[in-house]
Amino acid sequence: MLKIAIQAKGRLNEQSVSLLADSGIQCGGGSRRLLSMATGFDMEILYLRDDDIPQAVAMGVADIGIVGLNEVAEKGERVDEVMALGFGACRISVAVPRESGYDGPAWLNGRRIATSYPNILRTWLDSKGIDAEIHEIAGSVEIAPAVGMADAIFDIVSSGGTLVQNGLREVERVFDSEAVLIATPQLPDGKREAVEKLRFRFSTILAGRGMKYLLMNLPEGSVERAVEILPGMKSPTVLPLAAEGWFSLHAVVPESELWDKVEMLKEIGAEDILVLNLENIIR
Ligand code: PRT
Ligand code: ZN
Repeated sequence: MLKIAIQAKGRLNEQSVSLLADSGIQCGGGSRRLLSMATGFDMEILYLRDDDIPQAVAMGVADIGIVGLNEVAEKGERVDEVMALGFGACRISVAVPRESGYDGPAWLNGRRIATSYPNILRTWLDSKGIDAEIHEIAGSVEIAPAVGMADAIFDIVSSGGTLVQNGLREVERVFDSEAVLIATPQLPDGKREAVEKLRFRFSTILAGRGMKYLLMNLPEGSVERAVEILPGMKSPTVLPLAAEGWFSLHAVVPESELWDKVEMLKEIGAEDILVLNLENIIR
């Protein structure tokens, strides 16, 4: 039976559980247990700290796992990256005290950098030919400069709020990350099929996320212009209405473009515009 490792608690737990749920897979037991049986898919769920997921997957303790790409890169374990999952986006950046005279990577020569990602940092420093001292610390990296432990930090940034609160500024964006599905490289054939099924379900869910389904009525003279506004997946569906000279137009649009498109469509005479949530796009 397929075994998936997900984060037991933390930033990726909830979205991992909900991606599985949207794919028709309930996690059952909950994160207080180490292991639970899924329903809706023949699979066991292993709840781990995110730091342990790459190794668990590399060793085959779990066949697959959901974890940040940052952890995969840091741990350097041999795993296959199956797909990016579109959540948990962040970056690992170098940040320095706001008033420091940072003027480029060479400024870091001979300085102390605090981080929980020594391997990614070492690779980057080497690529720039910089000789800095790496101080590995497990948490609260952002306070290291203020307490005199470091001259700079190398840490995860998402909104940037934590840096601002601690008087730091981001100066080098080194590594972009998001949650990924990883798999053990020596998956047996039977399990490969199950992983493929799961990958298909996940990509279907991800394709539908952030998309809306639009329906509207349009006078005949506006159809051509509406098709330009709404390219759709191939092109929008245009159907004649029973009322002479009117058409119904259906299209899928990214949520981020929804209101701009709706305003343009209203301007060209669209009426009765319906905006529907889209569950899945199966290609
Ligand atoms: O207990 P366990 O070891 O499993 O969890 P953890 O505490 O090590 O990790 P957790 O739950 O904090 O993060 C899990 C994963 O979420 C990370 O490995 C990243 O892949 C991803 N992720 C996405 C983030 C963030 N965004 C994030 N903002 N991980 C951490 N942060 C922290 C960051 O360390 C910093 O302290 O949030 C702060 C910065 O956030 P902003 O928004 O102020 O910039
Ligand atoms: Zn962790």
